[in-house]
Amino acid sequence: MNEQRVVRVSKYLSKHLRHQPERIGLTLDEAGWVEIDELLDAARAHGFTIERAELEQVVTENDKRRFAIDGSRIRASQGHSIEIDLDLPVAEPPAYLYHGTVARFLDAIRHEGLKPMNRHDVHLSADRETATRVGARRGRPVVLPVDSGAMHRDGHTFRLSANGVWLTAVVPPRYLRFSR
Ligand code: HQG
Repeated sequence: MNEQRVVRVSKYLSKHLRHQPERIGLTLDEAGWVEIDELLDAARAHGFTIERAELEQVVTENDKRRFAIDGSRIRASQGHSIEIDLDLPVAEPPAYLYHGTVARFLDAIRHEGLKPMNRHDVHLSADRETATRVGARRGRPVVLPVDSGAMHRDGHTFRLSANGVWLTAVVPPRYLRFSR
């Protein structure tokens, strides 16, 4: 399976496991899970055939472990726009987490803090390198340190996704460090 195919299958899975399951007639359960057989049948019926071995390869080799398999079921580990409850345990964050963004959003972020935008939660990274990659999807990356220790002390809840992404509802501006 070449890299291009892996990316294509991964994007197809993201689209239907995070955003638009109904597009291929799929219904996810309340925690985002669906039977793998149902997913493969639905994809095939809608003109995108994925072999089971391909699916397994994408799940295990995916650069960000975006998908999780549990027995006969699969789900996206984070990043949903549809209403689901991942049912992740609350976790104590490290003192600092990082958010990667781009300069054109900074004015809004300074005023409003970080908002989940189209997703369920604000996504934060445990290290600067990851946050830099996240920001670089949109242009020259700007990394904002988040005082997650203070947020935690002030009662904000954090959850850690199966693939190491820290999730929280919002980050008010006072917890962000702007270097300029
Ligand atoms: C920005 C990818 C204006 C925020 C990545 C970001 C990550 C604001 C964008 C995961 C704002 C939302 C998530 C405000 C936040 N005003 N802009 N108040 N607050 N923003 O894609 O964090 O490949 O929903 O800075 O690698 O970029 O999908 O979030 O630029 O892990 O697995 O609004 O998605 O993973 O964008 O990325 P996103 P994100 P996957």
